[in-house]
Amino acid sequence: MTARQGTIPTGTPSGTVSGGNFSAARRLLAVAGVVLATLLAAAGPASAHNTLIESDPAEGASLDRAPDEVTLTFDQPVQRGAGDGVNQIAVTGPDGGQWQRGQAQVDGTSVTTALHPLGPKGEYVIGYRILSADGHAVTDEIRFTLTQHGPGGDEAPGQPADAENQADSDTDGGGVPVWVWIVAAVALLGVGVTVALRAGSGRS
Ligand SMILES: [Cu+2]
Repeated sequence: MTARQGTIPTGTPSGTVSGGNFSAARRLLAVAGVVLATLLAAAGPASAHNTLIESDPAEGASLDRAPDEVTLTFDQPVQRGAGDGVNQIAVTGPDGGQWQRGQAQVDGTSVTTALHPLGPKGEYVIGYRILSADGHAVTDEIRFTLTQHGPGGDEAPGQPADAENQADSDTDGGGVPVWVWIVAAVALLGVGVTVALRAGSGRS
């Protein structure tokens, strides 16, 4: 202590302490910046919605034999969510009726639904709503055409009313979005830096 004061004639002890704490706060800020950058880099890929990369039947396919199920494959895992109906696939026929059978099943990046034996030829719309890896719901549709009458009857086993009932029971599923964690981390770091700066100014 005394030796140090001797080497810096114009400096005061309090000035030295204050300077030390200031650089400590700057170091903390730098660390906070690195942590933030790392968090954002890690969150980047996960914060994008799931994208449909493959389907069976394929988008725009013309089929002379009726498929007995529909499988949609995404670029990221589909969340199962809580309870039935979180992930839905509805297959609407040319008559407007519903041809899907039972609940859609999630298997990793794929969602599958069984079909009643399709009947009328014409365009079928596969509407889907799935829970993305990032916690958001993704909704879209693809189409295929049945060029020959299928083994089923002309009338869809499920009527359009079923689809409306399903839509009413919409839930957003569980899962905390990644951005919530980022905001929480930034808030915590902000508190830490503020406390460090106050501690520094309080001692000078
Ligand atoms: Cu999203």
